[in-house]
Amino acid sequence: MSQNCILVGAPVDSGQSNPGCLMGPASYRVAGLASTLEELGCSVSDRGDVVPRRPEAAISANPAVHSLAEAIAWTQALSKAAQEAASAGFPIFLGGDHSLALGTVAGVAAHAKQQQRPLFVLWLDAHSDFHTPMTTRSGNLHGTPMAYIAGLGDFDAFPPFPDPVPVERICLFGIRSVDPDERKALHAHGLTPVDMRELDERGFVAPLRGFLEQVRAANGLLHVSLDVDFLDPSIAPAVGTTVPGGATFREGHLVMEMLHESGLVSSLDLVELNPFLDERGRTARLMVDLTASLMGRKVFDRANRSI
Ligand code: 5AB
Ligand code: MN
Ligand code: MN
Ligand code: MN
Repeated sequence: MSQNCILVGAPVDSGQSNPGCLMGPASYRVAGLASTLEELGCSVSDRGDVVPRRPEAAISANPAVHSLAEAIAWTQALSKAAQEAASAGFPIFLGGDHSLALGTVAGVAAHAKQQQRPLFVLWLDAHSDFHTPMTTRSGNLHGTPMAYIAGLGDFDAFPPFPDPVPVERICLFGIRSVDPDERKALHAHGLTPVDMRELDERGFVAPLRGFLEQVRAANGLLHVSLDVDFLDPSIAPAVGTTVPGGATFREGHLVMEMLHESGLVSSLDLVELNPFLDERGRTARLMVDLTASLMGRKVFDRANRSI
């Protein structure tokens, strides 16, 4: 894993209806993300917050959808910033709601294509985010990025996704809230999430290890998108879309520690933190600590503990 971390702020708030995610990047900075990474031996450069151009008017064919023009402007700006950052080091995108992944993953996919390496995506989330702008009922575009990345059509005036990620290279992990139209689309595209039921039965290690083995065998790049609501709301309250029954503190860290040991992760989104809903910064601090585990913080170095 590259140790040259590039922080890219993405204060996106338009993909949902609960104002506050735009304070996310500031909250990670206040919680000491950069110094934490430096203590682990990483070099860190903070590129500040991306500023999208002024949105051009765009109206969705689905009247429920709001802020389409803003989402497209963010997608274009973040795609460019992400591609640049990915070619310079290990980008960490500080959200911002999950609609930012429409852009960050587009940029990372363009980078992977340039490198002629297959991109894999690990989606750590309570939700499958597999709506298109045509199927969403809430009209909140943070529920759509996974479908965009997988190359589903019906994306209104969005630029076409540069190099869609085939479903065999996508792992939806920790899922426990899927809308009926998403379930239909997941089924139609042959994408079966690793849902909480499966994790209850099999534990976290075996399913994650299986996916990482595929990434390794293909010499792939791996983008990880960490939605705060992957975690149980009792430990991570600062999110607008809480769903009970999420990953515990140790399960979250275990995933991150395994990802570090794999050496396969090439980029990371931290999304959906809403600092306005936080309790004395605990969710921001937990997200920083999880990132530290991903970048190599561990209690004890032990040989033979490998995935
Ligand atoms: B998140 C819901 N499926 O479409 C919708 O937090 C929730 O990025 C989407 O995972 C949650 O509004 C999007 C009900
Ligand atoms: Mn999400
Ligand atoms: Mn979610
Ligand atoms: Mn959410």
